Amino acid sequence: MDSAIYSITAREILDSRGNPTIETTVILQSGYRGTASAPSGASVGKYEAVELRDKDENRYNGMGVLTAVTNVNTIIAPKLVGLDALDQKKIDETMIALDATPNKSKLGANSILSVSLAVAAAAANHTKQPLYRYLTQLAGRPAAAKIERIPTPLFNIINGGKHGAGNLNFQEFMVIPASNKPFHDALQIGAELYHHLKQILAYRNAIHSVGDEGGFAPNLFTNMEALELLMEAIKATKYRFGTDVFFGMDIAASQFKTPRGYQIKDKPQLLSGRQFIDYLKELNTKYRLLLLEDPLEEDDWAGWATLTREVGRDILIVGDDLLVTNPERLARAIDEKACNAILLKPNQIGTLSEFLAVVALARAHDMKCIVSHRSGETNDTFIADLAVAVASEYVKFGAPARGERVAKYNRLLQIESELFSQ
Ligand code: 2PG
Ligand code: MG
Repeated sequence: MDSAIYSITAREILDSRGNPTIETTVILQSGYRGTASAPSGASVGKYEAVELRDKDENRYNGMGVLTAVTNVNTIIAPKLVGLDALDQKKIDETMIALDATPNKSKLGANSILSVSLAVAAAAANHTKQPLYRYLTQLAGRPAAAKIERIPTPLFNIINGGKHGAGNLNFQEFMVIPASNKPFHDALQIGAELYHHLKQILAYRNAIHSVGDEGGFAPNLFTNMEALELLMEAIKATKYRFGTDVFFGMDIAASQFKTPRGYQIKDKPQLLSGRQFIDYLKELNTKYRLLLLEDPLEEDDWAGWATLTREVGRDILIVGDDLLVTNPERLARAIDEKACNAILLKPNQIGTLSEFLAVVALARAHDMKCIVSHRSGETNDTFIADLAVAVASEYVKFGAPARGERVAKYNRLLQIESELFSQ
């Protein structure tokens, strides 16, 4: 069988933060091959699948992934060699059974994911199709299914929280082009706003650095000030706020919530869950937010349901740390009406098949889908193809700057021109 797996080889490479991560190459009998790497989060949800790190302080401050590499080369590879790369389900099920833990803590979600994605990339090459086309079929759509559009990008151009300089509580301040724009126009809007914002921050002497996702990490007094500066940046362009471009935020609330409540720079006093919801509603009245990700901490199911009930008609309430791309947590969210959109990150669950099953469940319940990068990335562009294949409404790939972010946007440009230029 030509499409059988001939070899699987993993290695340690670096991610965009200069930390090690795993990259795997799968070669088929036919000679076709695929390579994929695992990204890595900084604001990691409590319920995510486990990323295996060596914890050997003598190498990369304990961040090495040689154990994960060995797991691929000596445990996973011998089981998968000879299996048909076109049978993604069987490949993934074999690895899940081999790991046999509920959160992939034995072999590591990073090991398993790099293999899962590399198999799909090899299979796409073997079938001589672009990756997005092959993934469309894996996602259960017909081979000839018409791809309607490229997902709308969410540009995170101010980085706070764990990705910033420790100055802002909220993690991501995003500008979002209107969904009716073709992708190349949306990208232009994001890039132009990014540069205008840079000038505004420089004028105020507020630029500190750029954060992990390529957005600026400025010194500001409040979180609200960040939104004000985004507004200024929009005013400096020809684009109209509320027509051409909108705001969104990843509050990443679990990262700063304490047992006593929510403490943010904008308020002198500690806020209870109810008070924090009211504060977010105030922000929405002022800035007409299109999207709020992780507005409350990851275990406050009742708070999420309240917020979704009160503003879910107007705002996308996005579960990231809440849902961790996990079918059980998504099922609970559907049941309790805890949110109306899902952030989808392959490494939170660990295999492509499970990822696609989560998308299918979200779709069946009218949840809006956002395929997302991690704050630690490589130049791997797999998720760009994946987002097109599952027809997600949005993608979240960071600022329109820095190689590992731009690689994904540029891949979407390629796909757009392949699909839509005459
Ligand atoms: C998030 C992600 C990506 P991290 O919270 O949405 O932006 O951050 O990868 O650090 O978890
Ligand atoms: Mg998030």
